[in-house]
Amino acid sequence: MKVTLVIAAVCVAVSLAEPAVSQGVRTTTTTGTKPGRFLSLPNADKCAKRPKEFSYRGRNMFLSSHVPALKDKKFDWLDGRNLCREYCMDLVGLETQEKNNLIFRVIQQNDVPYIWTSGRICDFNGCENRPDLEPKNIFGWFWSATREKIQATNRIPIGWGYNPWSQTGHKKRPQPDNAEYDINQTKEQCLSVLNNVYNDGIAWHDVACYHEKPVICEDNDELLRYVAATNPGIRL
Ligand SMILES: [Ca+2]
Repeated sequence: MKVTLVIAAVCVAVSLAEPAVSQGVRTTTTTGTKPGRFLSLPNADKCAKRPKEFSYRGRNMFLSSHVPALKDKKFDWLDGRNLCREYCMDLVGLETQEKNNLIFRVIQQNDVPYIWTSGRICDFNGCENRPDLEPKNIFGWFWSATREKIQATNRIPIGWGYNPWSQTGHKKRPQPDNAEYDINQTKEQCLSVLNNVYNDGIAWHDVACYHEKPVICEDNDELLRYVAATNPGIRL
């Protein structure tokens, strides 16, 4: 019974996320268009052998460029999520200042130019008729991995000592600025941490999801519970 419930929960989570997927990837990449992609389910064997480079509050994480097989690879946002999800992980969420500081340190100490996080703007089916998400560029952002809302983008988040969003970018305006839309009508729907790309230190930027970047994966409780429940005796 418990297993059935867990499977149902994962199926619901995947189906909830699908509109985000179809919206987020209807874009052209250097390798062409990639229509109709979906979220990947975890692979039990990969989950058991997932890279555990560092951890925060019991959740393992790794930087993709530190895994030999992934060293020189970059991923668009959805491929990044799916890489992580096969390991029972997802793109990292930066829910607190303490965790954000840890990830900023990893980026700084390893001279990483940029990474994807699980941050995304809620502008797909299921996000309409939600006054609490308006205006979207201020109140419409969330962490896809946990579906937790991101605080208002235009001020220092409650519990933080600084605003992690960059105060500059392509248009020399505070982020998120949806700047690429003015160039080629591609929305900046995904949240990347950029390392001093605009001479602005390490900071959050909204970026079009088709760009390819290394990723930081983080243990995902929901996927780990699902694989544990469906693979008795597995060591995760
Ligand atoms: Ca931007």
